[in-house]
Amino acid sequence: MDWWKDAVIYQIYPRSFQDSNGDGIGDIPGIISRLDHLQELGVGAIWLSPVYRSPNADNGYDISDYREINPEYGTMEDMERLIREAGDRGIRIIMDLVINHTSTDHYWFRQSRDKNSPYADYYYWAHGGADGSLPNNWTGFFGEDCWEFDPERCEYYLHLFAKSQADLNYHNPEVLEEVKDILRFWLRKGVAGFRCDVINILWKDSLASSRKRLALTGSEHYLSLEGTHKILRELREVLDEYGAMTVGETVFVSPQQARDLCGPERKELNMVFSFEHMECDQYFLKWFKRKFRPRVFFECLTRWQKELHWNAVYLENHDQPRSIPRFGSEKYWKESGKLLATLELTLRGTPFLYQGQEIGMLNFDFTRMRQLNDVESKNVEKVLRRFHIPQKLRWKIIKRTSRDNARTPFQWENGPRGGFTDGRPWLGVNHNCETINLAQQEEDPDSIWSWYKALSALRRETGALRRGSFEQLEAGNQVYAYQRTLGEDAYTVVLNFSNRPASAAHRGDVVMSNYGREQFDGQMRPWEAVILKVK
Ligand code: ISL
Ligand code: CA
Repeated sequence: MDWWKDAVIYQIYPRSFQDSNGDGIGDIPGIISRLDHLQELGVGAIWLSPVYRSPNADNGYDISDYREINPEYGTMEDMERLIREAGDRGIRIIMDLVINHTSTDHYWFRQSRDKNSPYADYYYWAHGGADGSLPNNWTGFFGEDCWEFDPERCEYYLHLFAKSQADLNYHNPEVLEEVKDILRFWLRKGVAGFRCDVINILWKDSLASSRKRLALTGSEHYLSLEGTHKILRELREVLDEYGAMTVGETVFVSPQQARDLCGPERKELNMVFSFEHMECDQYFLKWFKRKFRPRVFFECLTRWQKELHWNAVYLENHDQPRSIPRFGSEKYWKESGKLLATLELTLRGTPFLYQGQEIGMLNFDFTRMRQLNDVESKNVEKVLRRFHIPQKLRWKIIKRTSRDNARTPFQWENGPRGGFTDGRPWLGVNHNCETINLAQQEEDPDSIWSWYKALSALRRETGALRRGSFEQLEAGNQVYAYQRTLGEDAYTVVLNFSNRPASAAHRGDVVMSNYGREQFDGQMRPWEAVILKVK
């Protein structure tokens, strides 16, 4: 039951994982060739970022055919082989379900341009004002207007993300039927579930203008509305026929809203990716960074641990900069990398690791705008220009927050192409590949990779670390400590989030220590992490 509560799930960003044919683009045969790596890590499922046919305006999050594989990534046969070969290793496949929008290249959208077509109402179409104004004053997620004029239909269509990602209209019941068919198509192929992209914004209750806000004006018309809950319950019926799991990416949700989306009695989603802990180091929007204060982070983690019966736990994904420079310390790269691993794998919930996290990959060392690929970074650069933000500041903002920080190719081995490709990689390989790569860490029992493997094994063997309760013991300016308990079995985790030493009052037998300690007297070195067995 609930296999996903015992599993570690691993996210693959297919474009950057492993290229198999030298075109510089990661692909499905490449993933298959690396399944042993994931098995060694003790991964129970892979969440595959989109591999469907797509013109790649947003690297696959703009789908033009839900039933075809993007030829850059391989064929449907390759995909079926991946499901089979992963299955042989006890690894399930979770697909990325992007159903808030499709690419404007999708057949539905192309047909929708004709008002007399059966697809006419698949999207949100609206007239602008007589004065040439847009249909409403909403603003989109990528910092631009969210209406685009289509000369063929002579109307605007809504796009909350990039211009070529048109929002689907769920007021038309046929759209939901289409989605159910897509689910069945993949479930019949043997996928175990879906990660559901921006799933709490599906339902727009009206297209009325609203009070102007610093960002996302109009969002009260679509964030976590009852219409979305209703859609999710309908989808759940299809999913239940196959015993499938879902994890929803849910933007701007409180713990209460998250519970309403994934509480077991709700029959909607199984878990959500919430963002609050990712927002601890920013003011309102990610472009405005503030100093990371561990205490705020701990309090946030504890709140979510307490308020949800179960949830997804993550520190990285393809939209976020890497976690070590953000929540840890590059100076204490190895220590803080292991500490963050300990945190993620001992909190209550299903851990989602992102490719490269297991070897402590860092942010992209790019130096020029043209080294970037991400549509969001490019749009935001334009917006900042429009607001006359000086070049230096623009660069600082983009550099720190660009999603490409997490999208550089996986560093398998030393070398200019990192073992990722024999050709020219679609996005630069980080120059630190010489010192941060899997081959080297495999040789080293003290590496971040070895630590992840050991932690994952410990979690697998230890019921208390998987299903046990969570109790916070301490959340100070630098030390976070908590206990996980199942029956008689209890473990204390103590983490020092600082370049400075600390002392802690917790005691027990050392199970794991990132300083190789055998005994723990409460004196903690920088970025020290210990797991203690409570006597
Ligand atoms: O990345 C973000 C901020 O930088 C988020 O606002 C992000 O756009 C939001 O979490 C939605 O993300 C998902 O949908 C997007 C896609 O670009 C992201 O990669 C995906 O994870 C549109 O499909
Ligand atoms: Ca390739």
